[in-house]
Order: sequence, then structure tokens, then C-alpha cells
Amino acid sequence: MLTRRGFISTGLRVGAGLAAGSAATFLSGCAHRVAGPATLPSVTNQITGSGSLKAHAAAHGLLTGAAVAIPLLRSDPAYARVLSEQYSILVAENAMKWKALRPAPDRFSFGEADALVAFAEQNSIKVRGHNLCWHEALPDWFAVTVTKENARQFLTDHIMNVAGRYKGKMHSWDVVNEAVDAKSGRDDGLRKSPWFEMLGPDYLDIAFRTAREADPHALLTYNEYGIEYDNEEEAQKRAFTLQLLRRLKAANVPLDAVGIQSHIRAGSSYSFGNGIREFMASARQMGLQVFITEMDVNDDELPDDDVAKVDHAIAAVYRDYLTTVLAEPAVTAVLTWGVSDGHTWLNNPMRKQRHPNRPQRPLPFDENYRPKEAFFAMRDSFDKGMSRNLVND
Ligand code: 9MR
Repeated sequence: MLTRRGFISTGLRVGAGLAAGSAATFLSGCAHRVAGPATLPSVTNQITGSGSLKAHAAAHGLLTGAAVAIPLLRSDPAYARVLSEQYSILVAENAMKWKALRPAPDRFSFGEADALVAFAEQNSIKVRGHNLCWHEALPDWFAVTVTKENARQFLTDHIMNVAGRYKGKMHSWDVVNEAVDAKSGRDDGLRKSPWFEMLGPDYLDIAFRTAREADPHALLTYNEYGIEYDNEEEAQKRAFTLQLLRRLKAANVPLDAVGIQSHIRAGSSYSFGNGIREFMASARQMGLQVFITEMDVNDDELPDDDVAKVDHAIAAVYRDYLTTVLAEPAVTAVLTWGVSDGHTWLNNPMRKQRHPNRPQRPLPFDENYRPKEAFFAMRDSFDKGMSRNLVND
């Protein structure tokens, strides 16, 4: 539910009113004006400036951001405007992955990545890099070119080139992404990724050490998913992830933060709480910051087809989840995996949808960049969270 304060200050019937597009008229960008008494403050002022996500986050020492699709940034001024108005940190959804950066073994293609960094610089927004080492989004040539003999060279060259190019400009890098697979059958729970198969567990050490060398200022992050819920599978994955982080720390591998992706679900039979709290506290005790790196709320499991009810349920999950994680002082950044429901990986045509006639609505803005109930839930959760000091400000 929207708080009373939020309800009054926006003057919007968030949920039913917005979803039905009733009184709210969408004006350019993400501005709203509401028909009604002249004394009502313009909502334009309420959701931007001091009413923006970034302002509410900053009041508590938090960064907030979103994953950016560069083609949209280039083609859609309303999208660019929301980014500049709402966020203090951005990350490329795909543009800094190997597949995007490496058209051929001996060539780099930095156009889209550069465009994001330039946009962020122009708008005084920080940037996270995602990612330097992952088992997915590898170019087609990878499998037939990279071997046990040359893998180390490819990995270190890539990191030196990519992290080196943006040296001093990045808030943080996801150096290694999703290295744990609790079902791998290994005692250390490491995923049998191409990097693992070619270099063994040491590939993580190599990647982090090289990233530090390439950019001593960026906060080096290990990023993982499927560690949010209180169920056996995710508890086991948390344990393996902590085991990995401890091993890296003990080996003096440079590591500054852990990313909890936070692709969560509305209507799930599982809950979150103790597991993630303990995980975050353990990370803090190792001296790590915690970033919520890819939050969105999958609504597949909701039986309802009523959009207002779906949005309401999604907002409740945002509120619960963010309240839980923001109680942890090590959490210093919250990013969503996208901006508006008009562009989300969850509606990718390749994904099987339980409600094919109802596209998913996982993000804080709707397809017309109107703020949804989830937007206000995010702001409220930032307001309630404790203040913290940003380390890499
Ligand atoms: O949202 C991204 C999608 O557009 C890509 O096709 C996919 C593969 O590169 O990656 C998606 O982003 C993923 C992120 O990089 C890592 N965590 C899970 C994200 C959603 O799948």
C-alpha cells in the first residue's frame, strides 16, 4: 500500500487510477499532471528533484540505479530523461558483456559501452560495470578459440582492456558473475563454467587480481543470484557463496563487495528474511559492502489478471524485500534490472510465460514511464532505511 503521506503528496490514485490511466495524463518524459484542485502540488515536482528515487536514497547515503539498454538510451528521449532524473548509478544490461564487446578474438567494440559512460558522466551518474567474467553471453568464437592453454591470457587481456579503458570512471565492477552452482556436485559448489573447466577455481583469483591492477579505484564485486529466499536450495547456495568469498579473502584476493541480484517473485510460496539477513551480516563481517544489483519482481505466480492488483502485489514485494535488506548497514546501493515494464528481460519472447496475455510488470515505471506503486514502495523503503556512509562516493 502507498503510505498516507505518499498518497497525499502525489495526488494520484496509484494502482487502479494509474493503471487505468484515468485521471492521470501522461505528459512528456515521466511527468504527471492530475486533474483536480489547483492547490494540489504538481506531481512533476513530486517524483523528480527532491521527490526522485535518487534523492530519497541519497538522504540515507544510498545509491539507486537501473540497468540500461543502450539502444533505448539512444532512441528514446523519455527513457534518457527518466535515467537522468531518477538514478545516481547505472549499469549496462548487456553492453559490457563479452558478447557485446568482443566481435572477434582480436577486436573490441566499445561503442555502446562508451555511450553509457558518456551519458553517465554528462549527468553526474555513477556507473557499475557488468561483467568481466561469466559463463553466459560469450561470443560464438569463444568455444572454438579459447583453450586451456590460452584461457588465462584471454581473461587477463580482456580485463586489462575493458576495466583499463574505464579506469577511474567506474563505481564498481562485477568481476565474476554467478560462479556458484550448488548442484555442480563439487565440495566448493563452484559451477563447471568454461572458465572453471579451463583454469580451475583459480580463475576467480586471476580475474579479481587483474581487475584491481586495471582499475585500482573500482569496487570489485562478486555477483550472484538465487541466494535470496529461505528455502533449502538457496540456503545451500548462500553457504557455498560465503565459502567462496571467505576463500578469496583468506587468499588476499582483492574483493570489496558482494552483489545480490534479487530477481524475486510475487506470490511465491517461499519467504525471505533470516537467510539473507545472515548472509549480509557475514559479508559485512568480512569487510564487504553489499549491493542489490538486479532487482525486479516476477509476477508469473500471481493468479490475477487484474493489472492494478498485480501492481499492488508487486509493490508489496518491493516494500518487504527492500525493508529487509536496507536494515543491513552494509547495503549501499539498490539497482533494478531495467526501468520500465516496456523493456524487461522477463518479457523476452524466448521465455515461457504463465500468463501469455498479461506481460510481466516487474519494474518501478510502467511502459509509458509512469511511476507505479512499486516506485513509491521503493522511495518509502529508502526513507525508512538507516543512514549509511558511502565508501566510494
Ligand atoms: O537482461 C539480460 C538479457 O537481455 C540478456 O539476454 C541475458 C544474457 O546476456 O542477460 C540478462 O541479464 C542477466 C544478467 O546479465 C545476469 N543476471 C541475470 C540477468 C537476467 O537474466
